[in-house]
Amino acid sequence: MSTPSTHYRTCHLCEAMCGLEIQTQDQEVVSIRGDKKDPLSRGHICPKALGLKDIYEDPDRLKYPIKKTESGWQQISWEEAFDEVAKRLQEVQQKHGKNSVGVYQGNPSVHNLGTTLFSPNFVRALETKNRFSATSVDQLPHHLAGMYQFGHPSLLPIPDIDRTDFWIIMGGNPLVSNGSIMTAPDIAKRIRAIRERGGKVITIDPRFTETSAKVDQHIFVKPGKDVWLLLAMIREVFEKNWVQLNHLKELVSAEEIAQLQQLVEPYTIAIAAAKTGVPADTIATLTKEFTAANSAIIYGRLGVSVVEFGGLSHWLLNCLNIITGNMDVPGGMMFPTPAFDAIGNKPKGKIRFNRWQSRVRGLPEFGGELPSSTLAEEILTEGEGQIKAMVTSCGNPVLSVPNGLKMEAAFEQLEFMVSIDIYLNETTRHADIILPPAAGLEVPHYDIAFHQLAIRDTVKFSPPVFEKSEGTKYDYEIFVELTKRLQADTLPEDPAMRQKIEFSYQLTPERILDTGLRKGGYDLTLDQVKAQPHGIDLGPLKTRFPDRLHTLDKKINLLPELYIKDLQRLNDSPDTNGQLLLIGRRHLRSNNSWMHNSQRLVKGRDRCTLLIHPNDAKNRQLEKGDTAIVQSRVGQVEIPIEISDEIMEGVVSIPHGWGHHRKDIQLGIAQAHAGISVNDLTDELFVDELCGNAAVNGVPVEVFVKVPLAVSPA
Ligand SMILES: Nc1nc2c(c(=O)[nH]1)N[C@H]1C(S)=C(S)[C@@H](COP(=O)(O)OP(=O)(O)OC[C@H]3O[C@@H](n4cnc5c(=O)[nH]c(N)nc54)[C@H](O)[C@@H]3O)O[C@H]1N2
Ligand SMILES: Nc1nc2c(c(=O)[nH]1)N[C@H]1C(S)=C(S)[C@@H](COP(=O)(O)OP(=O)(O)OC[C@H]3O[C@@H](n4cnc5c(=O)[nH]c(N)nc54)[C@H](O)[C@@H]3O)O[C@H]1N2
Ligand code: SF4
Ligand SMILES: [Mo]
Repeated sequence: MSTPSTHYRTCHLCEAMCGLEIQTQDQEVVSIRGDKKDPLSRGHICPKALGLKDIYEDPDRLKYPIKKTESGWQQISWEEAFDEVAKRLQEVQQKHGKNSVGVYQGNPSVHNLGTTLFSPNFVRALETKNRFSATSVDQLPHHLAGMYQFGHPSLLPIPDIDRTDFWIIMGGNPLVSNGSIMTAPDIAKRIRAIRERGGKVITIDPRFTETSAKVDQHIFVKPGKDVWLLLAMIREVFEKNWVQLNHLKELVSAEEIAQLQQLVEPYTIAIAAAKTGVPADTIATLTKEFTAANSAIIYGRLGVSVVEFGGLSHWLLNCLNIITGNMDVPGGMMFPTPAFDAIGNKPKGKIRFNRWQSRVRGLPEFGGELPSSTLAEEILTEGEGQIKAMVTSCGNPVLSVPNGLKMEAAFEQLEFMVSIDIYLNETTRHADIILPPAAGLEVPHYDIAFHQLAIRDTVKFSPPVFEKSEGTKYDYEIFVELTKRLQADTLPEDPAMRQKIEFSYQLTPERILDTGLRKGGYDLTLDQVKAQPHGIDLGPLKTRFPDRLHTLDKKINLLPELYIKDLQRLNDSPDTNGQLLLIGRRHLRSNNSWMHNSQRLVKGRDRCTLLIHPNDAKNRQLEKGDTAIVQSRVGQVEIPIEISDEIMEGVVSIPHGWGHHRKDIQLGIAQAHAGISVNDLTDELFVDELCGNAAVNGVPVEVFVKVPLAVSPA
């Protein structure tokens, strides 16, 4: 007779790091609840947490390596798989050069301890400049501003929402996303708390979102135009003499402040009102209230990242918080002190940007990676340096990168492709070999990335709930085995160096964690952390400047040259008035492209719909229940419509991550709820030219009514 047992664990699905209490019996998950004793999430969970049970039990999940053959997919042994993958990658590189192997790493990489710690060595061993990731379809502008202004790409300001009096949310929908670049579980309660203590919360968004419904005020803004609003707000702060540096006085030079004032001089509220559709008096009042509050935050997320001027916007967001004295103070934007500190205290002042450019379109490198919007053409365009083989890990670029159809055509041309992934899906179906790691409840978990982005310092280790199934491998084992094989012929002669490399093959995630925790600021060991299964509270965020700054002069760089130059591009940009602009949308029971194989998460009404304003629908003879044809430069889709005035006139919205109609995938439930992929409409040529980040919001489209085929009389 087996006994039930209780496990405590952090959910790894999104950035919120909710504590879970999981009851199991034998190899079964009996229940998943919020862990009330978790110091960060305090019992909160969302419906996706139960999806962990579904992933664990999913019969479609791959459990052993498979290889594509003439007669379909066949199971092969891990040894055979590792040998063949290494051999094929090396053959391609011998024939076409190191850069002929491309790598794409997707979003779950940062939610996955083994991949976070062990994929970098593998990628380094490939010695390719053709590295891509979900970063350039997401938060790249945040990193760029962090690197240029604070000296490190991971020094991202985090809103101290538990102590703020005033919070502007620009292009984020944390009620649904559960927060991003802001680990903040139970956001609804936290927003309520701000309002209950007399504070104010405002959303700025082309859609009246689930978050908008819970705050004091919502302001509609035209997609891609927030940058004008930010410039005008900064101008207004100067105009009204509201600059207030407080403790940042020593860190920002007076000349830079004066220069910023000059730079923003042309960007009046009247211009901003015309560009953004936000009334002039609303902009004036917003700026006044923001500046007058005891503490305030202006926070921007995906809606101001994956847009044409995302780079400029994130620089200006930082500037606005800085000149109003809201950077690095309680209630403003702050910098966490994680127990495992991947940033460290040794400033290197390194700028890792634009050191090289992509071959075909000349887009800038960032942090050793090229923009994913250029991946397909790097495969399809012949010539020296063309990508001939791909490695994908934790990623589904066919559904998540602009112009998915082109991505598929590109993958079909490759000489070899390997995917490290738990599913046979829209991307991995193009691979020759798929290597599936043990995942989810079967692996130990620790959030290296998200403690760095959390609104409160805490620490927690999650032991696996179940042993990995017999025959499966941990992701870190996969990376070590591949790295070993790639390096086998090139190990250095020098015994000491050789030993160092061979030692790295013996490491485990837990050993690295333990070393990191001991080095961190709290003097902890992994055993001490493990002894507290609900996690340890390390307190509210602390003021960290100038210590935490990684600039060599320990000052904030208010005005990096690249942004000043980019203002010219903004000035020259044409107006988009009269065009219908496409934006995205997320849903609580969905997680990018890969959780639609859970029945409990996809059930209910169709969520892959086109949201359209009543006037725009009327102008196109679209009525409730109709299917629309949506067209962009790159493609066309058919999609059911939802008419609603929650979306601004002139804007339409389609969620991403759907499009599971593609053939030969193994995702039974997702296939039955296929939807269409919005990235068959988004344009790989539409990027933020400053940094190459994809612009998936603000894409010009045309919408028509689909005329039903006339039924011919019998
Ligand atoms: N139009 C539009 N496009 C977007 C966005 C948008 O808002 N609109 N959002 C963008 C954003 S923010 C992001 S982050 C990207 C995401 O883009 P991607 O990261 O490319 O896509 P995901 O859907 O997260 O795919 C995750 C993949 O990892 C696999 N996986 C899950 N768990 C594991 C694991 O433990 N190990 C391994 N090896 N694999 C695993 C899944 O099966 C899936 O194949 O999409 C971007 N694309
Ligand atoms: N349930 C769920 N949670 C998730 C995910 C998921 O897929 N599902 N994905 C996770 C990932 S990878 C990420 S990166 C985060 C994203 O986290 P968020 O950024 O909070 O999530 P989004 O829903 O993409 O919010 C973007 C908002 O920007 C708005 N917007 C679009 N264009 C513009 C614009 O031009 N200006 C302004 N001001 N607003 C605009 C959209 O209407 C939307 O409300 O969510 C994470 N959490
Ligand atoms: S909010 Fe995110 S971390 Fe929390 S339970 Fe839901 S998916 Fe998991
Ligand atoms: Mo993301």
